[in-house]
Amino acid sequence: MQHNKLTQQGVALITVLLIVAMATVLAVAMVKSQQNLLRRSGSVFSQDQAYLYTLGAESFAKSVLQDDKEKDKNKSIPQDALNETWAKKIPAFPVEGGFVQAQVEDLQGRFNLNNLLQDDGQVNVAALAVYQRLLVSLDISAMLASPVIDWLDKDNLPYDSDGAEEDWYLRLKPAYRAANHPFVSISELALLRGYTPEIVAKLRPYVCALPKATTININTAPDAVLAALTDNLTLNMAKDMVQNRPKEGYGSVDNFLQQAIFATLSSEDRQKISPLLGVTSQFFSVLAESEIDNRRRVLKSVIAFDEEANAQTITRDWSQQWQINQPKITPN
Ligand SMILES: [Ca+2]
Ligand SMILES: [Ca+2]
Repeated sequence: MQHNKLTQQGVALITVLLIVAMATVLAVAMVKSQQNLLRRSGSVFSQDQAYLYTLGAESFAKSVLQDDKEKDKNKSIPQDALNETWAKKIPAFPVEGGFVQAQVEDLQGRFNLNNLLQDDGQVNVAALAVYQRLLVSLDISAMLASPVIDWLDKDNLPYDSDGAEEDWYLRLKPAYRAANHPFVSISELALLRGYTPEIVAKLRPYVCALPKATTININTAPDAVLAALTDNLTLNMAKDMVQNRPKEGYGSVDNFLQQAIFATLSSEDRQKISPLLGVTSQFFSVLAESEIDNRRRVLKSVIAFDEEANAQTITRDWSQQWQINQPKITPN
């Protein structure tokens, strides 16, 4: 009887222990899921905050550009050059839990792929020569200019034996057609005949896809773009030209072409190249980035100015993985 009672007590104790253990497991699980929930909502909050800061950085950059355009209105010779406020590298701005920063780049310092085809549907031969030289100065075959023309032109006839129209692209897997339309983004280049990822990566810093024909701003163009302007310019000569470029920029295209380096340029070539060049810009890219509690948002926007100097954001790309190569402020 005594033995039986002890057994019963033992069973009861084990049951109690089991219940306690189970309650503990459940409690731990509940706390865990609570914590996860808190962590999740916390990170969503940081993500939202980073998103808003990034948009804020974009509008800050936009206002700096707008300010410059307002000042230009009162100048006899408006120009956009790298000594201006918008072009300055703004250090990361510390905010609670992280930082925010923005960097502006003049897109007209680059070669606009859409310049290859004029509004009348004809190839812009002078622009084509520039693009071919740009390819060569980047160690890329000049033959790769033809697929760009075919991508742009309305017809389905290859520009030459290096070109490619739908016949070419429909044979690929997956098959697709040539756009026969201006480039919306330079990432389209990756679809073109011969444009390997390596070639696209090489070209990326030097080309742009703007919604209308634009001039190349000689005050902001990098060496490879300047080297592409005429036949007799080497990349090294263009590097020197960038080094010695007046801080405030060239006042006019004529001033630029008066340099000794262009002395051998025939008047015919001078006439061909002049209309492709300019000293001001209407299209800028803004790279805005913010990080809050290790949640990072990167935004690449294109800001366009109209003739009245009104700014408009024409594209926003949140897919950028690229990060600004500047020292980061460590979050506190
Ligand atoms: Ca075509
Ligand atoms: Ca064609």
